[in-house]
Amino acid sequence: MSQNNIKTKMSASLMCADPFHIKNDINSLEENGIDYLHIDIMDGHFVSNMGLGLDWIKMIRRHTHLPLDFHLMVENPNKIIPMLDLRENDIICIHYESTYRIEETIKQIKKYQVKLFMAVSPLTPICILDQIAPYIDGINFMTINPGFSGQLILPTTIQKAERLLKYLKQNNLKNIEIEVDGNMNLENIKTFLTYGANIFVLGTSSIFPNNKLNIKSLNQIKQLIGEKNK
Ligand code: S6P
Ligand code: MG
Repeated sequence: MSQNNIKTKMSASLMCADPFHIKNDINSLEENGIDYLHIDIMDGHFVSNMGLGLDWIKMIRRHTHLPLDFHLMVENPNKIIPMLDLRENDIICIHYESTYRIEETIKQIKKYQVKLFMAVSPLTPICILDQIAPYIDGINFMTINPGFSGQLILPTTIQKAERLLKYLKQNNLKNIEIEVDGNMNLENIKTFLTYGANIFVLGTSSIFPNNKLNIKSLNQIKQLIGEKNK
């Protein structure tokens, strides 16, 4: 069961899409019921990769009304947040380790009508939630190390997901959403559904094999999670 029967959703990872087909791909994603567009922002410092730039994001905004699901893998996210043109229903996710000013950054995000998620990387301990849980709407539970698409799930994250679900139940945090990011193919989605996850980031492992949008895969996932939403 997802936490507290929260709706189960799909978030398409645009760093995995072919930039030459992005317009058609977003149209097809909309037509086929995608819930979010996942926007990975990387600065080459917090993670070694770089990606999705501000002008490119503006272009995406002009083309769609879908909510954006920002995943900030940057040092000092407070600098970039005002430049994102955040809108109601967007998600913004930061990494606990990315700033010395976590409290200030949380306060800054709270000024917008968005959902605040905290990323939990494979080596981030669950106990960060002891202090952070009251301020967040969700967790981006990473099953790979942040930085690159196309990685395989780290098996230790499966046991960790079980511990996370227990932790959330024990601490009566049933309204916290759990997004899972990294190697979400059909099999891994099934596993994480049993650990209460309700948002799945879909990339090269499912809807963008070789960077080409695969609608059949999207519909298979939609059907699987649709069962959860009944
Ligand atoms: C990785 C990033 C992820 C990837 C996603 C890609 O740093 O946060 O959101 O875009 O994992 O999907 P896949 O199926 O290639 O792992
Ligand atoms: Mg991501």
